[in-house]
This record gives sequence, C-alpha cells and structure tokens, in this order.
Amino acid sequence: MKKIDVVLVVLLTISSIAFADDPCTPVTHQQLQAVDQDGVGTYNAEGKVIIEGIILNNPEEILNPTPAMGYMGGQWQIYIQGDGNDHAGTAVYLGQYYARVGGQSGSYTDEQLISELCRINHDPDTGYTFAAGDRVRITGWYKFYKGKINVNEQHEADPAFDFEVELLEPAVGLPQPELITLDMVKDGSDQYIFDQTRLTGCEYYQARLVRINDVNINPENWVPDGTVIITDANGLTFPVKLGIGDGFTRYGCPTGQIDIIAIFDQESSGTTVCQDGYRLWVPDYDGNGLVLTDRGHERGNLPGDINTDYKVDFYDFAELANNWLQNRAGLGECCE
Ligand SMILES: [Ca+2]
Ligand SMILES: [Ca+2]
Ligand SMILES: [Ca+2]
Repeated sequence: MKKIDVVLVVLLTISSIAFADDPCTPVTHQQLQAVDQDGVGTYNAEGKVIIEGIILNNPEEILNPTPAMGYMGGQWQIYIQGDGNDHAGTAVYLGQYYARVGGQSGSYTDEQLISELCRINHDPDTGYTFAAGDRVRITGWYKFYKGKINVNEQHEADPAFDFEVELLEPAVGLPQPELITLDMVKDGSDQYIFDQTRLTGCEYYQARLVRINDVNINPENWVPDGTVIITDANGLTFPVKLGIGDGFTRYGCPTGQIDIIAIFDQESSGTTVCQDGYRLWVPDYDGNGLVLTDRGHERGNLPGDINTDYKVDFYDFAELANNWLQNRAGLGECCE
C-alpha cells in the first residue's frame, strides 16, 4: 500500500468512527417532511437530524411555557422555514409532562423545565436570545405526530434526547410570506387538497409563512388560543388558530375584508391517516385593522404605552397591574 493510500484508509476509518459515535445527518425540510399516500411521515434514518432555516415565531406567543400550566405542562414550539429551494418547514417542540403521553424517562420538574427552556431559548456560544427572524441550526431527534415530523425529544426527559439550537445569523428577518389563495389549498367542495408529493396543496405550504388576501373573519371564538374561520369571495373557508399573543385580548377581531399572514400548520384528526387538520396559526395581532398579523414595528415610542394607543394612561396601568410580578419562564430567570 502506498503511503497516500494508508493515509486515506486511516482518514476514512476515523470519519466512519466519528459518524458511528455521532450520527447527526443534515437533512432538508423536504426530506424530513416526506409522506406516504396516507400522509404519514416516511423519514426514518438512524440518529439525530440537523436542519437549518429561519425561526417563524416567538414560542411563548403560541404555547404557554409556564411550568405546570395545562395538560402537557409548560410547552415550547418554534417553526423553522427552509431556505431557497427547500420549500418546506419543520416544527420543533418541547413539553413538560411527557409521562402523560407515554414518555419512558418521565417528565420535567418545574425547575428542570425552566433550565431546559433557558437552554433552548439562547445561543450556547453567545447567550443571544433567539427570536422570530433568526437563522438557526437545530440538531435533534424527531417523531411523527398528526401530519408532521417534529424535531423534539421523542417525549423523553433524559438529557440524551436533548436537541440543540444554534445561531447561524441573527435578525435576518422573517421570510416574505408566500401569497396564496384558498383555492390552492381547498377544492371546489371546500375540502383540503392533499398531495402526497407535497408539490401542491396543503402539504406544499406546511410549516411555512403564507399570506391570504381579501378574506372575512367570523369573530366567533376570537380569544387567545381560539380558532376562527375565514371565508373568501368564493365561499371557501379555512380555520385560523389564534396564538396567545396579548393582541388577541387587547384588540377586537378586525372586520370587513382583510388579509392574513400566518404559519400554515397541520394537526390531523387521526394518527394513521393524516390528510386533514390543516390550519393557519397567527401568533399575535398588533391591532392594525387591515392585516391579521403582528408587524413587529410599533409606532409611538412612548415608554409605558402598553396598549400602543399613543397615550400613557390608566389603561396601560391596568394592564401593568394585571401582570404585576409575572415572569416569563425560560427567559428572565436564566442564570448561568
Ligand atoms: Ca403533513
Ligand atoms: Ca431535554
Ligand atoms: Ca396607552
């Protein structure tokens, strides 16, 4: 064997050992989200996956991270949208009470949950707090649930199942929402369009930011975490899940023809046939009256103007008093 061949063999051996010890496979969102004819995820390679993309939401605007709140306890979820030709996206999830849904290594105590939230809310290198519009890399296990393969801890609290969030580029901004019409995701009978190839219909937009113009909202169920129905001029409808951003309490449902910017989501009614349960998820609303979204650029710049009506007065004080001494788990009380 020539010297250079020996070096090659040694290098190949080292790299294969490294792979066996650390099976983390970079995948596109399209690869990870592939489905069969029933809409069930087909990705099934060994080890963790690595995905990259832009964070579409602040987690506490769609799920409450407060320990011991609700059935799953504190929860955390972000959507990551693929870049360029990778026309797909993936949700990343963490919850507190895995034992309630069959986790083998139990649940998190309140303190353990806060520690985990602190870990995944911050870049390990810089301490930077992640926000919607950051480009990140996620390394973790995955599990199929009701139409999507989520990157998560496979419902295990054991640290071996941790996922990592790393900053690639801060503040790149949200992706331009893709303008769609309801007839691209609903058929003439107002049924969801399901395409196994994921090149058209609801699957094509899953876990991505979309915009739908000129719809009317039925204000019934206009409450945080409620589901409202939008209708277009042709009578096609679509459910919109409201986030838990404070705008859904502070402002009334916009009336008349409006536009909507949302994360296209799926949570199917079944677990073995997953061709329904599509919905639009809007994390927060800034009360602008024309577009159901939070533009993230508040006017006014008056400290203490909590309800952003350009005046600091008792209404702001009432909101302040109502939230006095509350804190946000996994953000404020993280000490290193
Ligand atoms: Ca799906
Ligand atoms: Ca963990
Ligand atoms: Ca005010």
